[in-house]
Order: sequence, then structure tokens, then C-alpha cells
Amino acid sequence: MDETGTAESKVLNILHNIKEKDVPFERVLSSMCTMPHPLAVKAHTEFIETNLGDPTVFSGTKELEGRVITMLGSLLHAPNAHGYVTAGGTESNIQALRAARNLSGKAHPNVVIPESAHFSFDKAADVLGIELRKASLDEEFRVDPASVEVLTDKNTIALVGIAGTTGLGQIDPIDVLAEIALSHDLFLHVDAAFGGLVIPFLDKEYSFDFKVQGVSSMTVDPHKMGTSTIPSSALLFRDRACLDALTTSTPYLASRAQHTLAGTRTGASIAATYAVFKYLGRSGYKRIVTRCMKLVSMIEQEAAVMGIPLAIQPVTNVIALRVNSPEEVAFRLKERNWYVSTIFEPKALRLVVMPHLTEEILNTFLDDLKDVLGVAKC
Ligand code: 0PR
Repeated sequence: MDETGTAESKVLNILHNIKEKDVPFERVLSSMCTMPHPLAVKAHTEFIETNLGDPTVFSGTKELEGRVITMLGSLLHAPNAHGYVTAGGTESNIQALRAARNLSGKAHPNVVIPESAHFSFDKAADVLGIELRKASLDEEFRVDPASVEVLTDKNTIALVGIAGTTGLGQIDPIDVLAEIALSHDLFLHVDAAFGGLVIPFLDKEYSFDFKVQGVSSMTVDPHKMGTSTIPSSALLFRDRACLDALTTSTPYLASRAQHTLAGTRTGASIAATYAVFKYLGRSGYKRIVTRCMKLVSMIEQEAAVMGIPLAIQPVTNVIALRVNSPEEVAFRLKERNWYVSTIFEPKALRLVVMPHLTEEILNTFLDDLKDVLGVAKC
């Protein structure tokens, strides 16, 4: 820090110049986040000083958090869900497994997750002292229930299913996992960080949420397809006892207990999430998801014309193109200022079609992709 301050205009200028180094979203096809909705930004700014580490002081903001949880709960078929807004899918997944561990009382707990699970579960296992067992996938890259069953034993405390996998946007057979969970009296967590605000708005129906008896908890992230501001994820439990299993007493605060992992935590993104949910409603999200899925179809058609096979038929707004050397293709696209990601199993170029993308952007991208792949333009 300098000894004396700097003029506001100069500070803003520095910030502006530094931000130029970030990639604008128009060039990003690798992100599960997007430009926040303008109303979310307004609401975020309005609540910028709020701290839900002290809900007695910020009781209005606390009420908003309750409304967000109820809105998400009713969307996901548990209108009486218990939970709170976390800093992200990672925190939600850690806390879900922490609740399962605390409730189990087992000394050497293990959790069975799909091989396709996000790396936040590796962090959760490390933090919580839980053994992770990774179940194999079927040919459509959904978890194979037979593999889950084999890995389950007397020390298993929870199963995890993914609704909208990070790599392919695939949806695990949550209803089958729920049957296994119920038959062994196990906790079942559904990581719908990405899919939670996509799947309810698809034309095809999936059994993936609390409608399925046996689902104990869910992660769903408004800062991904919810177009809210970061940090905004929600952890939802069917039963109050799960939230209670996370309680820490806070003797010197006016509110005597916390179930959150964070202490000080912003209410700004909660206000943003409430605002965008209220403003868009289910029909607004249906429009967003339908538009993204149309763009996915457009890429799919172009891929067919180019003769590029897909890893799977897209289920959500993620599309993976099987090219020979994805890393090389991604590198050459980056030279043209396009940001895509690659996956290893299956080997593919992964495109996440988020709301910031348009037909025009994607057409330009596809032209560059054709060039990079040496495919003749038609
Ligand atoms: N669960 C699933 C299924 C996820 O896809 C992710 C993140 C998480 C949990 C963890 O969520 P947080 O990152 O909110 O803690 N998925 C994205 C990914 O790894 C995160 C991301 C978003 C990465 C935007 C890059 C980016 O530009 O791809």
C-alpha cells in the first residue's frame, strides 16, 4: 500500500485497464457462469454491506434468504426444504457430506460418488476425512448403479448422484440411486449445481429432484444458469435434522448458533438471486433454457455437417465434440481468442452454451473451428 492515497479517477482507470486482461464472455465457451442479469446486479449493489454472519442485525436479508430457499425448494419439489445460500457448489457439496457424516456417527465413513463427479467432492473428502469411492459410468456417461451397489458397504454413509455433470451435462439415474439409498438406509445427495436451474425447464422430464423419495439433499447454483451474481449456490435438505447436524454454537452473537461453513457472508448475492427469480419467474427461465438448447442444436447440426461425432447426444446445454486432439484444437482456438475446455474421458472439446452466447457469436466460432480443423466451409 502506498503512503498516500490515489485520486478516484486514477484508481478506476487502473481497474479498467487491468480488467481488459480478462476475457470477455463473448469469447468464452468453457464457463458454467455467465453475465449476471442486470436486475441481479442492481439488487446486489443495494445489499452490498449486508452480512448474514449476523442474521439478527440483518434480519430483513435473512428473510430474503428464506424466501430464496423456499422458491428453490418449491421448484425442486420440496416446498418445505431447509437450507441456506452458500458461496458456491463446492461449499454446498462439502456441507451436504458433512451433514451425512455427522448424522451417521460412523468412525470410518465412505461415500460413493460417480467417476464424473466434480472435484469439489475430492476437497470435501479431504476436509471431512471421508473415503471416496468412485463408481464407473455406463456408455452414456451416467453412473452405473451396479457399480454403486458393489462399492457400498457397512461404512458407506452416503451416495451422490449428479444432475448435470460438469463434463457433459449428463443426468444420473437419480431414481435408481434413490432405490439403492433407501434399501441400505443411506443419505443421497444430488449435485444439481449446474442442472438444477436447467432440468426443470427442459422439454423432456427427468426424475432428478426431491420428487424422488430417497433424495436427502441437493446443491443448486443460481450463479451458474440462474444468472445471479457470484457467490450464490444453495444447499437444500429435505429434513430439518440435516441442517441441525451442521450446527455450531456462537455464544457471543445475538443469534446463538450457525449451520453455515462461512462466518461472515454476503447477503448481496442472495438479494440478487431473489430479484432475478422474482423477475424472471419459471417462464423466464424456460425462455433462457429453450434459447440455450436451440443454440446447442445449431452446434449439433454444424458438427454433423463437419463430420464431427458427439460424445453423447446433448441432454442439457453442454455439447462435447469428439475431435482427434482436443488439447491441440483448444490451443489453436485460443490463438484466435476463443476459450473452450477439453475433457479426457471421453476425449472431446467441451462447449458450455450459456446465456451470454448468441447465434452470431457461435457462427463466428464455428467458422474458426472449421478453419482450425481444416474442414471445407460450405
Ligand atoms: N458441482 C458441479 C456439477 C459443478 O459443475 C461445479 C462447478 C461445482 C459443483 C462446484 O461449484 P463452484 O465452482 O460454484 O464451487 N463447475 C464449473 C466447472 O468446474 C465451475 C466453473 C465455472 C469453472 C466457471 C470455470 C468457469 O469459468 O467447470
